[in-house]
Amino acid sequence: MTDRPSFDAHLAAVQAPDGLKTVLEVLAQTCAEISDLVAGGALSGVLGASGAVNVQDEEQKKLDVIANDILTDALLASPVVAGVGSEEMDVTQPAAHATGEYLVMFDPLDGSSNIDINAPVGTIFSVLKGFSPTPTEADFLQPGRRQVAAGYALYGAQTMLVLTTGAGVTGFTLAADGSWVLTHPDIRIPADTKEFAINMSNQRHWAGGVQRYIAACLEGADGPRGKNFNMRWVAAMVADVHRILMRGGVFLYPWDRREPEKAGKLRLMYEGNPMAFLVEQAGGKATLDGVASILDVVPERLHQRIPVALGSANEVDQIAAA
Ligand code: AFP
Repeated sequence: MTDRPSFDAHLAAVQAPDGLKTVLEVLAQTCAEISDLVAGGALSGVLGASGAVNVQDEEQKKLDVIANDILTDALLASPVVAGVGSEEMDVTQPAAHATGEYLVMFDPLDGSSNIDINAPVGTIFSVLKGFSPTPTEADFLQPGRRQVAAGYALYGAQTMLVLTTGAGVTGFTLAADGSWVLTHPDIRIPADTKEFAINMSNQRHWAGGVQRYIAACLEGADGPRGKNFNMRWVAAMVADVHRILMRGGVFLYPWDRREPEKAGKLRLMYEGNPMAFLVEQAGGKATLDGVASILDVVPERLHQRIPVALGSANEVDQIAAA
């Protein structure tokens, strides 16, 4: 191994309140525990369905429930956390103590359909400052611009933790001894790309702008874009966004006509906002439609859905122009 800084050494040098650093330590520790369970797979007894559905009417996997419980218990036990909210819980949970300042929202296991096929999954989290040590759901409904930290753990070929506290984006890799090591000190998204990520099976349902944007990409060097594009889709936003942070690209989950009353598939508070904070901090754009920033959305509900178009800045501008 090299003399790369540890997570703790890096955190000690970050300009942030001690309470926020404690929240990040709890999240890092908990994600390392979840990584162990994911890596154990069938041997950890975590594969398969839990037999329940969540508030969004989606079938819960065992690992969704286990990861949710691990995160909830660890965060609510910390004296600096005032409350938590999760994709897997109908309502927010205040801490039993009344000393906490921070609100944490999370998608405990993003990409659940990948669990049983041994494909990448992750944990996404968003941290806000609370208004009260005994918060109600209304305290959580703050625009993403107010996040004080956000990040994700990706349980892939390597387990990585990617974080922002509003001063750039850093990445850590989980070492064999269970510690996080700083491996990606300053992650930047290239402004240009030839790669897009979208679930093409929904093409016939998209609105005109997205149809035109993707059609132009598919025409490649013979079309108006004058270059050939590549497509990737991992079916776990955490892995698709990670690829964009590593080498550029755009990711779209647009509004579509299947359920026109729903703004989109992805959830604002624990998917859109944290990923948007990371993407903007890495120099990319994170929008609803190519133009309006996700971070400026004023939330109305904990499980609110939004359309998403994010990634390499110049390519997001092409989505807006289509
Ligand atoms: P879960 O959070 O329920 O696991 O869903 C994953 C996800 O919201 C997001 O991570 C993926 O990008 C998207 O769903 C995949 O959706 P498709 O089913 O359309 O591929």
